[in-house]
Amino acid sequence: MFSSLTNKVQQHTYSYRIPRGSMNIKVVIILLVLPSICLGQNAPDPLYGYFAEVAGQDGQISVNELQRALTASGIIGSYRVFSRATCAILISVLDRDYSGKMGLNEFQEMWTALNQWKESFARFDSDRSGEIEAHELQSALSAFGYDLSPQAQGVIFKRFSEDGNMPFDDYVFCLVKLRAITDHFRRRDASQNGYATFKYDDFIQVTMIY
Ligand SMILES: [Ca+2]
Ligand SMILES: [Ca+2]
Repeated sequence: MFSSLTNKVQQHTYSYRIPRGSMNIKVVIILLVLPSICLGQNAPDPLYGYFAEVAGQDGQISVNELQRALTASGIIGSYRVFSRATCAILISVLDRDYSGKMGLNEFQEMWTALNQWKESFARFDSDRSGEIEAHELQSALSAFGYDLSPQAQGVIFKRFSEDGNMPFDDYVFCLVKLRAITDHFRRRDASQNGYATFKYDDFIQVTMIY
């Protein structure tokens, strides 16, 4: 009788399908499944099990933990370490509770966004090279509504690409940073005419945080 109430450990494999056939992220999750008689609730969201495994004892995901998890997920498409700078900016822009780390809700939000970015990455990688080239980035920026000169687009591509190519993690970094800085600008552009006034200190805070 007692043994029937003890925790059972079950191993599950969950597949997260990323559209356009780029890849499946297979995550092997060890879930502690408590008998429903003890918990009085349904089994947890599979993403929770993955989160708990990545986060470890403190229940929060640090930059290093996120980098290890995203590297292991293979989401870049080729074996490469996922960019630490991208992990840092993801934690920074999603850190709603200012903990400096990623909690479960923030992780869920990131997971959804990451899948959307993966979908858009596949859509704009028109030659299916697995990386974004300059003209593909131009299409992406226009599609996302950024009204930028060829010079500004060139600066962005140069900053976030390597040898003329932009892999997935740098694509995410580029779009997240551009979005964040644009949001800061728009909040100060009261008449929405493309001009804003910044105090020097404010400008430094906005641009140096990422
Ligand atoms: Ca947080
Ligand atoms: Ca390409």
